[in-house]
Amino acid sequence: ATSRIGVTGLAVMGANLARNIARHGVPVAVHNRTAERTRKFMREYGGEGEFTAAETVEEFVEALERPRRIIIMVKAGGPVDAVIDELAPLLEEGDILIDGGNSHFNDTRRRVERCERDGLRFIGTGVSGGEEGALLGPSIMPGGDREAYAEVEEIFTSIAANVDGTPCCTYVGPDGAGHYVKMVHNGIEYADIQLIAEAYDLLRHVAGLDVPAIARTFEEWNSGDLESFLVEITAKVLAKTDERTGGPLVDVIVDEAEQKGTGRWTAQDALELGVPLTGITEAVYARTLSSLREERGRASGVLRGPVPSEEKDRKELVDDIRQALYASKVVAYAQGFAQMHAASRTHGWDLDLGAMATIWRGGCIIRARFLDRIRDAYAERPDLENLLTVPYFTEATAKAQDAWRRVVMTATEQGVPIPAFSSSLSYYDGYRRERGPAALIQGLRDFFGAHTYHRTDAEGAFHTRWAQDGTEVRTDT
Ligand code: NBP
Repeated sequence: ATSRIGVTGLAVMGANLARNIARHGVPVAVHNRTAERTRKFMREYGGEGEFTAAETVEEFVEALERPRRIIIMVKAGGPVDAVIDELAPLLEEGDILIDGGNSHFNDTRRRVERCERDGLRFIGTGVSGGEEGALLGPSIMPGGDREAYAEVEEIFTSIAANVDGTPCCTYVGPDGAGHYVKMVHNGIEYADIQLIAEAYDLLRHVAGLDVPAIARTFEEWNSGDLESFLVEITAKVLAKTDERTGGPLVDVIVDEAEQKGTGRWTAQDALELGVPLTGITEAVYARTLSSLREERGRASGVLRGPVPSEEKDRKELVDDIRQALYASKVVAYAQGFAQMHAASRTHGWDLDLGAMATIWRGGCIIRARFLDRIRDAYAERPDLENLLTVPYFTEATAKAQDAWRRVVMTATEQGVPIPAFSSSLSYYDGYRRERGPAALIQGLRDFFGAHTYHRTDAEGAFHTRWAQDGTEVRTDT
């Protein structure tokens, strides 16, 4: 046994993670269900570090120092269970299994329990940053057995991205907490991307900018509050000229957004928890609507839009869109963090949300200057309910709101869909309102279903006898 850690599953993510670990001087055992992939890995990268190639699981397990540390980097779902089933009988008490794929947090909770029963220790970890992150430094979100994490902490923090001397890796919490946080990270990524797409649509079809000008606009925006990996690469994607047509590449890409499911999981869980998560959920719906391409094609010949109005002041509109993008982004993050706050309470995870903002500053897709602000907010108020109520964000949204409202109005007038911009603004207006129209909802529910209501001026539950004499009765005594 000569390897300090093993990686099984050598598709892009596993291969790059194994290379990253080996480049840090750690001997790594590598394994893949189909042995040819392991051989190919060794042919291509075998010289990069101290690898032991294992063709069988038995050889793989043999190659590892105890307690064995095994990173599983296979397709999420059934394959993870299949790998655990195969490895478990060969392992010994205290050995550590680490699932680094995009597993659903409920699967991780189940696997933690299952491994505990077998005397094994389980870590479910989010790994963000795509293939490049895995190789050069991802953001790592490990959850599960805390003592087991201590045994891999040194390796994990050394291979993670690093911002200002702080590694983008920290223990997140028990059982499924790591995968949960990764799920919300991906959800926020959906919202961020959707907001950027809406801004692009507005710049193009309302402000009338051409694609190269929009690329330059995003490049400019990247030097301000919006500075982030996603805004940076938006400028690059828009600036790309298609080799075949000589026009912008974006104009020949089919407008159907695909998805692998983590955004949908985030929205589903928000519904379960009862957390308003409009930004991320609208982003999921927008991708779904985009995928109805043929239907849209038919509808475009039938459904009428508004008569286009005269051109607005372009320069002013461009800056309005920047501000609307920023304010909507604040809302999307506030919602995602509020969801983690609620999940932490529900599952007893005791999540340190400031630490999550800290480990997302590098390595991952949503890395942004903005996350420093979120980290500061939680440093000041660790039990913060909603980021919007922190002075920095309160000021930011207050300052942007006029522009934000103008953008939502203009887009609506012009018939350009902005589900994430407009739902974020509605959330903002709903959240800042002390008294809303839900009183009427309760009245209606009482009318048709005797569901009762509470009064603002008295304790207890009440029902009005709508169908009888119209008198009110207290129902909880
Ligand atoms: P894939 O998700 O494409 O999975 C391919 C790997 O799974 C191969 O090694 C394959 O082995 C193995 N595998 C399968 Br499929 N079924 C198996 C089974 N029943 N038993 C054992 N092994 C099995 O790989 P990936 O794109 O590298 O992603 C790995 C994980 O990382 C996923 O959960 C993914 O969601 C997550 N992730 C991916 C990214 C990204 O940018 N791609 C980013 C962040 C997280 P074989 O060679 O024998 O078929």
